[in-house]
Amino acid sequence: MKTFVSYLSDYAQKNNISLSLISVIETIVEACIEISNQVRLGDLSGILGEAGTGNIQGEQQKKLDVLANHILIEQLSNNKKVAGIASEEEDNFVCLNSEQEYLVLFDPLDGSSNIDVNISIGTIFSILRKSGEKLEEKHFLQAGKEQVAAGYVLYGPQSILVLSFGQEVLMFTLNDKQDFIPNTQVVSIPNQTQEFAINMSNQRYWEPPMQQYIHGLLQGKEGERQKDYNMRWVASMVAEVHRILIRGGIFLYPKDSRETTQNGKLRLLYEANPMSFIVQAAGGKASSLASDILDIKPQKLHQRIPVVLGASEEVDFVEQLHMN
Ligand code: P6P
Repeated sequence: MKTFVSYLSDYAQKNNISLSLISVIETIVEACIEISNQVRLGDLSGILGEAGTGNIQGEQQKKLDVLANHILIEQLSNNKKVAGIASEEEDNFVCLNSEQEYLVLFDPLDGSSNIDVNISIGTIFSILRKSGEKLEEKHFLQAGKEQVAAGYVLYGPQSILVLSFGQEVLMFTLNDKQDFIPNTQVVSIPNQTQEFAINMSNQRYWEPPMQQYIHGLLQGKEGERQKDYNMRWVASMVAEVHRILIRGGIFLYPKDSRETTQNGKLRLLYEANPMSFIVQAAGGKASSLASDILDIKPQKLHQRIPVVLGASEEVDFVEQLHMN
């Protein structure tokens, strides 16, 4: 039996987690191993570049976006526990086994602008439960705190699976036998940080409190924060969140004055919610600056939301600036 499968079944037994949920996670992980293999081949398999199609987000799809989406839907359609899926790359939800218990929501390949330049990308997934009735869109529109599990696979120098059922964060590394091996490190986000992640090129569009916050960081030791900060921006949320899980930090994608990002850029259901679930399980905080992200009742499948997540005291500081 594969190490990952035996580890997860032991974990399920110890933590009273349903074997149906474990089977859904195993299906997602199998799909991500297939995606990892395709990502690693890059130009050798002719899957780089544009697909020549667009998605409901108004974004040009990459060939790998379309392929990753197809792999996940095909694998999940074979799991009889999955009622349906919602994907960044699908206009509407896809019904699979309507009366079944689990819903899987995903961004099949987050950060796909990085694909052709060989920078880390990833698959983000969120799992919800539903009652036995016929599947409708309303079943997907649950607050993030209702998630029964969430995770991502980061396709970087290593392929790393991060998974949480809400209490702690589990981490696994894909070995050369296509098996995810449990990592030994404990995942915990420090309350304070000296590293922030934001796309500075959008600065002129931010609201004044966000301008004030970032200005304070850039002033360093001489400024009100009285310490120097470092900045990172990978333009791949999975990579930014992973860095924060490993060495701390704060990630910000605020709303701004542009029409397309007046509610932020990141999607609530399959980016912000799963990442917030993981960050909070690791002792961090995730806020839309109007509320905890996990408390937000979604109104639409592809709803966008401002995201500020990571070191809890730093997120508190940003929230405070926006309340004054
Ligand atoms: P920008 C990737 O497209 C993504 O959805 C996130 O992974 C990432 O954090 C963000 O958008 C990057 O956005 O505007 O910097 O390209």
